Amino acid sequence: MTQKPCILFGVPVQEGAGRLGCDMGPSAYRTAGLVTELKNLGYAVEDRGNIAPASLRDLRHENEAIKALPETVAWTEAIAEAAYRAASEGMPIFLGGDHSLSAGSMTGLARRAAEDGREFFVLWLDSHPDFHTLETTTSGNLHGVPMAYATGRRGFDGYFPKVHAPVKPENVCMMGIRSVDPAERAALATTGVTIHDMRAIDENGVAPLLDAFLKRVAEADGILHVSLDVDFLDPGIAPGVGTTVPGGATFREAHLIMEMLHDSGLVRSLDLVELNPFLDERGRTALLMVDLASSLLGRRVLDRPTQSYRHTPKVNAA
Ligand code: Z70
Ligand code: MN
Ligand code: MN
Ligand code: MN
Repeated sequence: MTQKPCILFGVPVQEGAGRLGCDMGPSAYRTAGLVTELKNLGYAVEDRGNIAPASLRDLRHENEAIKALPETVAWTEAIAEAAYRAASEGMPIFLGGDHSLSAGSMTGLARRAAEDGREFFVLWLDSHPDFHTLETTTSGNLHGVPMAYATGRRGFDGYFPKVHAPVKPENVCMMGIRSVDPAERAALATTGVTIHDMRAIDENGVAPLLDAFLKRVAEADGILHVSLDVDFLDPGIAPGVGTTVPGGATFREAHLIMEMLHDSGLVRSLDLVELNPFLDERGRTALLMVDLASSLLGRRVLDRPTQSYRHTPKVNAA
């Protein structure tokens, strides 16, 4: 079997976050050695450079808190297109950029999956669910809306690009959640999204929670997209981020998740988001994110048998 290449896209979007600096994320990942790391793991790597946003349209919304709507929409258009194309050529990796980029990556990837007749799943690793609509956001920072948009919640029509294939809420698993706004909490209570908050992680450990989700993906013969927000991690190990939320995932929990994801063989695409190099300490957050990406793509400590997380699909692709 020939391995598909890793296709890197820099996505220097920062308008979705409340502060400047995420536009330097793609450079920081490249400086931290991501390409070399992936090549050392045996992958062909195509760095396609940075995505540029589509042209701006004059868009206004009655929620006056909203910031940078035309910019975010223009980014979403361009990212969705790139994701849709690259998904059939290899493993797209989106180097953010703030989390608004996932509005584009998820919808582009889900559209491709739907055309290929594959069930599309998302593992969302974040302290936030990013489940606001344009009506409910009070900060107006549009990195708080991508999951609502991609799952087809109402209110994005006429502003954001049409969602061709909404992500099914029951195909989404969130881990690490510990900062939820009231409107998000109410909306999440009535959707089928699986949410493992930090309490669930403390009570169970990450392995059984993730394993149960991976089994579901495998049983549906699905494909998995992973969206990793820096603030999933504890700010003590990952300070290079605009929103530092205490009580995040440890180095060991995060690496175990990545190793299990690799063992599963189910991951087809990855977002690395919210890195703010301006706030980082000597590149340590960028280096940690590269480290985690390497584990997800197959780096291992020893050549020893591990507990197998490879599940047998119920449905066999014809
Ligand atoms: C809050 C809001 C958020 C990421 C912060 C926070 C959203 N719910 N998302 N950092 N990645 O402003 O809507
Ligand atoms: Mn996020
Ligand atoms: Mn998750
Ligand atoms: Mn977050």
